[in-house]
Amino acid sequence: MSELIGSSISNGVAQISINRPEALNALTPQMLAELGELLEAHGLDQEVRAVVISGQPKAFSVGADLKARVAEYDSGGVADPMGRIIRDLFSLMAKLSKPVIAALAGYVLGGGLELALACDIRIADTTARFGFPEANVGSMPGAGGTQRLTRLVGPAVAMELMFSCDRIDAQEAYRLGMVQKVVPEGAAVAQATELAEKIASKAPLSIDRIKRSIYVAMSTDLASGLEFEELCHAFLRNTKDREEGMRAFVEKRPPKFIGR
Ligand code: CO8
Repeated sequence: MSELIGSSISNGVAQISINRPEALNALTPQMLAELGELLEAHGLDQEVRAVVISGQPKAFSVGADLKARVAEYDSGGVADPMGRIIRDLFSLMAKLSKPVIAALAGYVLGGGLELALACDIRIADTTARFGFPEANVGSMPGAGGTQRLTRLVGPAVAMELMFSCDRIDAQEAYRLGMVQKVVPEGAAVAQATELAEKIASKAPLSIDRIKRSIYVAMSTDLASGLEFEELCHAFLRNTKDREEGMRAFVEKRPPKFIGR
């Protein structure tokens, strides 16, 4: 693992940080691959119940490393080496049985915004600035941005942002529903961690089945979604944690969840 992606675990929460401030956290294929490896490991780690991804005070991330991409063209490359890595990473995030929370500050642009949109929940501080500048450089949001932003804010707002390449501030992103919460400057990681720790205290299989059901809700009709929800609920009824949760309630004590 390089120094560009940091990681630590505490109180059931894995912290992943993007550490490339000199390039405003521009992302290389190597960094994205490392993010994927870490998430994969956190997915398997019973100790980890939620993940927080953060950047630097000046930038969560400005997206793809444009300088490295110029070099790709210079070397005759046309296929996008980031494409598969990003698709794999973002579908891993959606399938991860644990919530992934983005703690956002500074620039959240292009692929950096697409990374934030691939997280389950977004918390921004007042310095966060959001935008899709891809059309400035002859590109387009190609890492799920057109699909995920449209689902969050609707087609007209998504088109206006992507056509104009304008940047919006955290309050506007909140008003549009792109972030759940705006917190004072420098407080995004603490707030995201507080929420992650709260989630970490809940029954892990409940969190997993809720996350799965909500992702299904975004991609299917109501009847199929309700059927999926019913199956998830039936599954939970047979878990040790549900029995423990009910008993703890009756015995007026905090539950001890084991994820089974
Ligand atoms: N890539 C590489 N380096 C960058 C990038 C970038 N995207 N953005 C900034 N930097 C570097 C600058 O070159 C500069 O380095 P240096 O000091 O060595 O010249 C350093 O970061 C600081 O940047 P600035 O001096 O420009 O700082 P400012 O505060 O003046 O401006 C901006 C900050 C507004 C963020 C400006 O740098 C900018 O416009 N950057 C480009 C942002 C951008 O266009 N991002 C979108 C990239 S495309 C993308 O993300 C699509 C990914 C999808 C992949 C799809 C696969 C399928």
